[in-house]
Amino acid sequence: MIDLILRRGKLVSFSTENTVTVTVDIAVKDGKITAISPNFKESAAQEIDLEGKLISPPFVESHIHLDSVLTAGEPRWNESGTLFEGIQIWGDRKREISMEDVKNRALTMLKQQAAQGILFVRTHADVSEPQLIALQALLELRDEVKDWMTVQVVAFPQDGIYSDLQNEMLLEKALQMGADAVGGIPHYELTRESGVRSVQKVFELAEKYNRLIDIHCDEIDDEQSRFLEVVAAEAIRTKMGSRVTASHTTAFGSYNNAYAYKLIGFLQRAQINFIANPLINITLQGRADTYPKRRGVTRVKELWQNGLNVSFGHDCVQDPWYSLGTGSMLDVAHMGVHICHMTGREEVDACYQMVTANGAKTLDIEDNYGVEVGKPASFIVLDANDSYDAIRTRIKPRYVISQGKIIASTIPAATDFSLTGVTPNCSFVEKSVSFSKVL
Ligand code: 17E
Ligand code: FE2
Repeated sequence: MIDLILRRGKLVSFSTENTVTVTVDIAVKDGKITAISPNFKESAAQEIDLEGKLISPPFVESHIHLDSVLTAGEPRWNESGTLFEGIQIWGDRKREISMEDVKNRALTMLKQQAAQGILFVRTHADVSEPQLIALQALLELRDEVKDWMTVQVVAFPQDGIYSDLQNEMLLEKALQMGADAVGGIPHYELTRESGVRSVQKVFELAEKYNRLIDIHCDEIDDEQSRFLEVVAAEAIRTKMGSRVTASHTTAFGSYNNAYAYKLIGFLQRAQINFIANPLINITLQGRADTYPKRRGVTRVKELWQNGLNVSFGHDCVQDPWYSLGTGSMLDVAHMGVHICHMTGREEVDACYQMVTANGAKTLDIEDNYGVEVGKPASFIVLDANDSYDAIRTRIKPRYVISQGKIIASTIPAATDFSLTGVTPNCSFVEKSVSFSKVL
């Protein structure tokens, strides 16, 4: 007996040159997709008529700091709005962290993300804290939520690998404890030379422990910040490109065109992945500018046009670096469309790919990702015509199916214009989200 059939869903195939749309039934058994067909004859224990709604692979959050989520204002607000004041505030807040504190906030966030159709999350865990509490908490949570959410943890040395004697040891210990990826922050090391050495150290550790790499790289407006070329050189040397990610790279938006042109060629040789965080970097960067003010984003359009893999991340939700946000990847894509000038028809679709399939490539989880027979039944249903429409409306998924179970459903807001009166006569029905017993 089949467990679940979703009937009359609209499936869009992005994998070919031409976008193809088909109306299909999807059958689910034992957590896997067992059939996708236009008119599936069998019946199931549970059946839902999707009435033509869009079926999409789930959103991938390729870059978030779950250890700091939901701490905005603690112990104080970021008044300068800069990355560096954010690091100081977090430095004070992290003296107070406990396992319970991190796990509670991160779990709240993961549920909020699941409700919004995210089923794969790469989180950074600050490992420049001597007890590695954030790391331990996120590693435990990774295992506890694995039946409905896939979490990857990056060991991220927020304060620099060489800024304090013990930080190098803590980073290696984090890998021994089971972090999935090694991080770095070369632009925040004390000198250019330490920055270069830190990138080399990250590659050395990744090779030693066979881990992925995700480096916070050149997250500054300084056009002299050129660690991306070092990451590219190491990726070319080690042939690790597809397992390497350069996050943020906002300085790339400030490099002169002659240098940027040369660099793009090196990046194509390196074949590394890129993550831009449009919501956060539009606010963190440009703070030292008068006018015109920079956008604080890497060259997303040029990277994409040159065939490099780019995804978008949210980066923060209500923390010292960004006090707003709900975790929605459609908010992220929406901001990306704006600040990267990706408003062309194909470009909007590309931005949807940047919060779905491209993120899956970066996380190296493609074997378990996508709406295909034989793959885990992990996908979402959106009341939207297509991906352009989804970004435009930023609608919450009607259903979120993870590993064969409907884990969240959202009843859309309904506006009532039927009341008569003098002033605007509408009332709003609150959105309601219900979680099944799985969570
Ligand atoms: N830490 C960092 O170095 N950069 C960021 N954007 C955040 C934390 C959120
Ligand atoms: Fe980040």
